[in-house]
Amino acid sequence: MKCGFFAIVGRPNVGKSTLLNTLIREKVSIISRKPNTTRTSVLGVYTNDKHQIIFIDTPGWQKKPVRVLDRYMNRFIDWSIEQVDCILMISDARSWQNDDKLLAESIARSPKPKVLIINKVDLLNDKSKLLKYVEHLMKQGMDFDDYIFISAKKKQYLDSLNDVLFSYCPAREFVYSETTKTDRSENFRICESIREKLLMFLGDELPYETCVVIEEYVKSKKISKINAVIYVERESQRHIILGKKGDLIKKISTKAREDLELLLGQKVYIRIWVKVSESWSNDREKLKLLGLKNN
Ligand SMILES: Nc1nc2c(ncn2[C@@H]2O[C@H](COP(=O)(O)OP(=O)(O)OP(=O)(O)O)[C@@H](O)[C@H]2O)c(=O)[nH]1
Ligand SMILES: [Mg+2]
Repeated sequence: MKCGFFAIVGRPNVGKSTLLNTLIREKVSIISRKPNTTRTSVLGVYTNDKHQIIFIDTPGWQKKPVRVLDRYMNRFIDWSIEQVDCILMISDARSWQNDDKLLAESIARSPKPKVLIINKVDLLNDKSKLLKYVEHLMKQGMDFDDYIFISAKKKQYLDSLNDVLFSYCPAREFVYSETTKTDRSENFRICESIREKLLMFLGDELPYETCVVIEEYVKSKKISKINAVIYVERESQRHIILGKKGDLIKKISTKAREDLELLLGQKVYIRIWVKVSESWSNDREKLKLLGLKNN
């Protein structure tokens, strides 16, 4: 039996969480078009008859983290790299940026094997550019053990990726049961699903100043009742999220309810309040309570 731990790292928005969900065939990590969607490490497990692959999805690497929350997000990356057998760095096939180079140089200090997964190849019309991409990296002195091109969203070229992943799995007993997909609690997944709707419906800046907490979650045979709170940093933000006559929060609640019914497999009754908690993203104690601090 083979079982390996893999960290998924990369700059924001390159498709790390999409890849995790695709590989384990379940949505355990939220996705959005906006950068810095993932805020903490999220574990996902793939198991077949011979292999168990345990992935740790991480927040997008930030060169200059400003808030305490951003610094903690970068720390989840360092922590994840320490836990694993192999590091998977994800980049975007359309461009190799300076931040990719800086992150690659930073992980090069780890003695663990490193694979570069070049994602979003479906967006590239001229595939001959891929060879040039790797040549460019080599000229920059980048040193990966393997290079793989994929499309996580379109599920393309995943067989060669799986072969590489299996080859880096050490002989080890399975760590999780064969049915386990994640170690994250239902509460965490509910909060994340609601946060995903904030990223979906709000403008560019506001989602970064929000967080979601479940105040009450009662599950009976037929229905799950959820009371959730969205915290914002200022009163003016509360009004934006509520929308005119409460129409925006209604939209957010409806979409959240639909997705949560799929996740929980039963009817969901959800009420979402919006409250102000000043500077939560710079408050170490609040971040600890929210589970966004890694000790
Ligand atoms: N066309 C295309 N889009 C992709 C692919 N993979 C991911 N995306 C899109 O890229 C955007 C970002 O995807 P995420 O999976 O949230 O990216 P991430 O790296 O986890 O982002 P952070 O958590 O913010 O660091 C989403 O709109 C995805 O649908 C791909 O292979 N092809
Ligand atoms: Mg992500």
